[in-house]
Formats: sequence, C-alpha cells, structure tokens
Amino acid sequence: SNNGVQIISIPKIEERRGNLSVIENDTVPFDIKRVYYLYDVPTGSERGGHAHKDLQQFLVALSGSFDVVLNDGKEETIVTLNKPYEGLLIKSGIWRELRNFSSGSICLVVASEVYIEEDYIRDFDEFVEYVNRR
Ligand code: T46
Repeated sequence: SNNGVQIISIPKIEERRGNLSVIENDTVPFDIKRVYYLYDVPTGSERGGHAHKDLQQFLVALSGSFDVVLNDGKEETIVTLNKPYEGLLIKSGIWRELRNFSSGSICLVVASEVYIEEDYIRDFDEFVEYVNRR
C-alpha cells in the first residue's frame, strides 16, 4: 500500500516576472527541524538506500528530475519528482532509493528531525523485520 507516502502540492505564486513557491510549517504534517539538499549528483549515481524509524521527510525536485523508489516492506512504488511546486511526503518506516538524477537536478529535503544516525535502518532485511514488528 502507499500508506506513508503522499504527494503534496506547494503553493505557487505565478507572475510575469517568474514564479515563487513557499514551504511553510503547515505545508507538511510535521514541525520543520532541518533542511538539506542534494546537488551536483553525477549521472548514474544513487542516493538513499535506507529507512527511518521516526524521521518524516518532504522531498522536492527544485530543478531537474529524479526517481524515488519506495518500499513499505510489502510493495514497491516509484515516484518521479520533476516539479518545484509539488513534493513527496515520506513518513517513517519507508525504505527509499533515489536514482535517475537528471544533470543539474536539485533535491530539496525538509525534515521533521535533526540528523540522528541511530534513526537509520541501512539493511533491507532488518527493515522488513522492523516494519513487520510495528
Ligand atoms: C534521505 C535521503 C533523501 C549529515 O551530516 N547531516 C545530514 O543532515 C545528512 C542528511 C547527512 N549528513 C552526512 C552523513 C553522511 O556522511 O552526509 C553524508 C551523506 O549522507 P547520506 O549518505 O545519508 O546521504 P543520502 O543522500 O544517501 O541520504 C540522505 C538522507 O540521509 C536520507 O535521510 O532520505 O538523503
């Protein structure tokens, strides 16, 4: 099922002089604690390959495009992000892999928690065990 994964639109202010989109606390269903971004990603490179126990994140392709491969422990879903006015909410307990980055693409990540290494599950079998125990 796609529980735990959702596309959320980001308000867009369109003008002749260009567009502006804004992510505020109420755009996402969590309090924003951290923002980071992936850029200068070489062709063919893959990111992610882990799940989080608590962290929720909101991913936006600010520029270019990339695919997010999602797995809830039962089913795989692939979402292509390529719009700066739409983001992907990934709740906790979802395995994610990012691939097929277009050249010059930028992935903005808005996160519900500060960086905590202990929140990561980096082994897929361990992840499947973890979600089945929840
Ligand atoms: C995710 C995907 C989309 C920090 O020091 N602080 C941070 O906030 C982050 C996110 C990373 N780091 C360090 C840890 C590693 O030494 O930066 C290095 C690269 O991190 P990582 O290998 O986790 O990068 P990705 O792109 O594989 O994964 C990141 C997030 O960690 C992850 O939560 O969902 O982006």
